[in-house]
Amino acid sequence: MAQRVVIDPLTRIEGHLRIELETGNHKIDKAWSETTQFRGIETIVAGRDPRDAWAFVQRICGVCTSVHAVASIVAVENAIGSNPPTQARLIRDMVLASQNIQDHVIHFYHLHALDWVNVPSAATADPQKAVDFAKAIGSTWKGNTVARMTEVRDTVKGILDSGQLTIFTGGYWNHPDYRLPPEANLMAVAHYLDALQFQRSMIRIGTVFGGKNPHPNFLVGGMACTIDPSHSESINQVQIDQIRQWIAESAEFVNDCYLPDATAIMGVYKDYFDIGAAQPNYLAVGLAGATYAGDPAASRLTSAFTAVKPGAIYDGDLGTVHPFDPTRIAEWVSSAWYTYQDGDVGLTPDKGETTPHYTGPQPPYDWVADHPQYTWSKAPRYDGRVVQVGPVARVMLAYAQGHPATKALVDAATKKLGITVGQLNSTAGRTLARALECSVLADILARTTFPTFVKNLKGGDIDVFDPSKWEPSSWPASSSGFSLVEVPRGFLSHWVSVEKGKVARYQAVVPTTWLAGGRDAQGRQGPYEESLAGKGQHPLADPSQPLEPLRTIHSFDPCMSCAVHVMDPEGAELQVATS
Ligand code: NFE
Ligand code: MG
Repeated sequence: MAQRVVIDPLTRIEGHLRIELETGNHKIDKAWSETTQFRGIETIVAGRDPRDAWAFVQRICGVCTSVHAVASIVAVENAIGSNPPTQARLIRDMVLASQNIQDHVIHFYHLHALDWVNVPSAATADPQKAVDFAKAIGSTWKGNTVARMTEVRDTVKGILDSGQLTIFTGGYWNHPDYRLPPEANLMAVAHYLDALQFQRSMIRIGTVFGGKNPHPNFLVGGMACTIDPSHSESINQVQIDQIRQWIAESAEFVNDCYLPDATAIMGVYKDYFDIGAAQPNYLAVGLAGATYAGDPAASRLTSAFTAVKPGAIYDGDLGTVHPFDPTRIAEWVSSAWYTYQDGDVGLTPDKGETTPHYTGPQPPYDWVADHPQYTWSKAPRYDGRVVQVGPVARVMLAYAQGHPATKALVDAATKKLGITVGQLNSTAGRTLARALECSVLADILARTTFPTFVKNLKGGDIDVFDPSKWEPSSWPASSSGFSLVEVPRGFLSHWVSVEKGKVARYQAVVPTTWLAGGRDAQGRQGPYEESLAGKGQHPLADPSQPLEPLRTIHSFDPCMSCAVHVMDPEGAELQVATS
């Protein structure tokens, strides 16, 4: 007998997501991914100075802060022909890489780990055994001491005894599918707390170069900071030394703590490498942090994150990488509360429209998915296909191209776990892929990007701004441009048209939109939906405690505020669709 299950709101994500499921025999038969909050920015930048757009669109999201600002300035530079100097590009690379690493660490420990780690169980653990467990999984993290584990165990005990679980409230702690022994749970809770400290210091890199965080300052044509030592406000040696330290600490945390934890914990839940697969089509433009102004084929960029070429993989065939073609991106609104002038045709982002058309249901309702339109997310497609973006897509593309560091890490992890590379397309695989790419990223940051920046600085290269295209009088009367950026949740692109010095059209096609979007005109499910209902084998033991689908959806690291970014021209709220 089919049963309907609603998870609303799905928490430990950014924004509001509702998942509806039809289940029977403890398996998921059907799934709908519904973005229930209407907000956003695309249309409010129309008519504004394109040099200001970044400051508005950066506010799309406070989690992946910086990424929309960088995507915006690069799209505008592409449109007006601005050419930021090398040092400015390296600073952006450092900001993006540190943001990617920080975001992944937050995802694993603070947003996702509690789907696998039973916090109350940590109160019963033997601290010495927790240290032994850490050692056994190859964690060399400096926080693995008996004193620290004892302290954390006592903290957890104190929280439990108080009867108020605070940040751990609401977990399905009695669910029988929590499988870690108490000592592993204690180790993981200790690392959860350590990761809170880590992410705070890691993101300071953006603060040094951008003045503050979240939402550091950026600049069309370069960066808004100065590295000219003759200037009293210049970034100085003390700050450079701090950044070197934070980068070293990030490699330490990722390699000593995060990667061993992710590998070991996913190893305990190994069946999740066979659960949660989405469509085996992958799209990426490089390693995390890769940035292009306009068509990659015409780009002169030399960022270390572009070592992997943009491309797509279809049907899991890693033997063939299809060259990336930006004209193959289109967004559909079949299941979304928008209309297009010419009906439900897929629109390329340079012609994209954002016209909301809410057709209900009106609250109170209990089953949104009975309506053809059920979400505020558009449904992007590439080359007519449903594709996955994100860490797994990036890792697959890097692996297919033989990127040495990625290949070494993937081969080691898959061998250790006894899985195939193809099995990374799974709930556990998405979680592992984040840790793998973080290790690659931390290494590039420490060995290539930062040292190159410092070497250039020592050589007297203090130029961070291209003034030649600052004045609107230097721009063409009419132009358009776009940016392609690899951000934590996947491939992000911004598209801008500039007419007579003002923004005429602005579109953002965002990772979470690629992944969380609903059905298209052909009725094909989006990746979230496919991951839950595609094979008809996704477990759901107890509909009153839907832990298993939470694991799968959290493995994508949803960000609904990125996915839906629409608002009327006055900035007023048009509809409220929260339940
Ligand atoms: Ni709001 Fe974002 C990232 C962007 S969303 S978190 O990463 O762009 O998918
Ligand atoms: Mg958009």
